[in-house]
Amino acid sequence: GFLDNLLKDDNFRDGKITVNYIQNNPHLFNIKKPRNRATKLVQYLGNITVNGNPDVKNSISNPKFLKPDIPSFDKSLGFAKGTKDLLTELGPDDFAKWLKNESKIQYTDTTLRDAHQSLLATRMRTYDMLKVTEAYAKSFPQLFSAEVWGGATFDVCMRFLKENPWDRLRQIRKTMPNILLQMLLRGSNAVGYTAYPDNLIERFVAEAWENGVDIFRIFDSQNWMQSIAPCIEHVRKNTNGLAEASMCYTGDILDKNRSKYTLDYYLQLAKDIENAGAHILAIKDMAGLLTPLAATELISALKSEVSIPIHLHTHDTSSMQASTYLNAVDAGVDVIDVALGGLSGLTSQPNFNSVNNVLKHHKRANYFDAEQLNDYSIYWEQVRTYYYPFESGLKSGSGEVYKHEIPGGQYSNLKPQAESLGLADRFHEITDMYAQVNQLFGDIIKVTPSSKVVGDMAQFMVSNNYTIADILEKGETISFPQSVVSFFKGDLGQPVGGFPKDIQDIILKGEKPYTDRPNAHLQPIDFDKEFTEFKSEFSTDLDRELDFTDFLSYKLYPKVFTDAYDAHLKYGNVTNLPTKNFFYGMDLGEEIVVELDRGKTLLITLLSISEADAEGLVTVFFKVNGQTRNILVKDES
Ligand code: 3PY
Ligand code: ZN
Repeated sequence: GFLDNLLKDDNFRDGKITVNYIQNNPHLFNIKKPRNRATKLVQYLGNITVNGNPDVKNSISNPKFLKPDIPSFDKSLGFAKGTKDLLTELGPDDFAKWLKNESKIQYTDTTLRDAHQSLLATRMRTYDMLKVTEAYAKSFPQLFSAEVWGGATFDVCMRFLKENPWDRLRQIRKTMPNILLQMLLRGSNAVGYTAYPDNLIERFVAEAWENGVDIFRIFDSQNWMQSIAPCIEHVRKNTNGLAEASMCYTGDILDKNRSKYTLDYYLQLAKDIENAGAHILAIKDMAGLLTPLAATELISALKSEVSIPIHLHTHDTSSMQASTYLNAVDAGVDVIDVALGGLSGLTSQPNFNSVNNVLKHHKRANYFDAEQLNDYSIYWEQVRTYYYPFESGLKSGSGEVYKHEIPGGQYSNLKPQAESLGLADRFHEITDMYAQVNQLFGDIIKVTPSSKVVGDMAQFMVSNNYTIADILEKGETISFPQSVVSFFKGDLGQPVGGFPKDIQDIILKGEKPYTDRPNAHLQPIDFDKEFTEFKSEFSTDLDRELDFTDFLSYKLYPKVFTDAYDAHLKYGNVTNLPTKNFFYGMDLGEEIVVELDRGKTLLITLLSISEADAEGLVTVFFKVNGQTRNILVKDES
């Protein structure tokens, strides 16, 4: 009741209360029904123990988990001044000037976003992140930024991890207050796969800033300025953060036989991005195609043609991309993206620990204590063992990437997808077809969501044994995957040089494509009206009030949000469960500690599991803080 609320109130706990505090804070009187969170949690644990987590396929019987060693640090130590403080002090425009004039190499750590998106299907839980974020921010205040949000994390948080993505952001913000936090924003697709109304994207940007994002890395899957420019505008207008607009890099500027994505093409795009008001220019090399020699050429040219700082992102699929960084650093790139060792390499970013060592004696060195940095690499290496069902199975770098140009994040996903379609042993046929489809579609830029279009088409063709000639000759009689039709209609914007007309006609079968912005076809959202409706529709028994960020989650992913909400009603907040138990349930006799709230913990032991009764119900016996609790679980096996 009231006293509980008061004791949990942050200001009250921090002693920041004034005479009228209670009177002015009616939320203290929001007295809800007893929540019985412990019962819900053991219901979750019982269910996962008996039936398994539906997200975990191919689990093995004796997995080897390594207990994560959390690097020690002095908790009483404050946060030293970092880039976030500098941004607050200077404001975005002067901050960008500072960055441009700073000669030291700057590092962005992608461990908490792209690294696990590209190696572990985005499944990293907030629980494992928060164990180290504060220590990391205290140990390395010279980090330029941490990429922690956006891309696929938003969707996966709710869909598979039953987490609130906004809560992840707020908690990381709180534990890393001195360092810039960065997100990936997919232009007119925000954090989804289709276009959203402009005013929804604008509010999303504003709320992302309010909740902790400082750098918005904006891209469009066709490098289309008409999708990039409005997002730069949203950031400039609604935040004091940094608009970092990207050029997605594809092809090879050194190959004189390829005339589409040339050095001149990128230079012009970079100027357009600068003129649209971006604070920082990103080169987003999502497939890891920027060779070391091309990097020298591209970065040198950009350095003389644009005056905003340059941030380079790549994926190490080929296993050559650390050399690209060395050349880029020599050519004057301002920031490079790296991942902590244990979650680096292959389809992820190059290895932070190694790059740091290799550049130790460079004239632009920005050296991080290698011993300490290594402790974090080890932590992630150990944590990673809990996520083995989500590993892609890739064992070595692939020189084939220069041919198929598949983005890192997609490459590691394509294998399990191929398996689920029964095409596991035809994986290289799929990657080969991917390259052919790309040419058929006019050599497009392949990155979320256009990469999915090419991937869907390639899998569709391989599973139906179609060749390119089949599509051209009898395409009128074939019905194509929805994503392919939608792409040719214009739903993802306009590709460089337009659509090839012949294949567009074959795929659209008379349906009329459009050439303006996809968002222009969408009704703006009436926020007042719809937010009110939302609150009355989702009002039951949650252990907290739904807020505007929940509403945004709902608008971006209605079904995924609704399912996550239902799961929350049934099981409560499962984010504080240890990762082992979240994915695999509990072993008999296992005892775990789960923190419910600040300072409130549950000690849970799994005592025994009965045989299923005639209705298939199993009784699971737990001990929770010394008291026995039995719950019933339907055995689904
Ligand atoms: C995303 O959009 O999630 C990406 O990481 C694209 O590279
Ligand atoms: Zn990436």
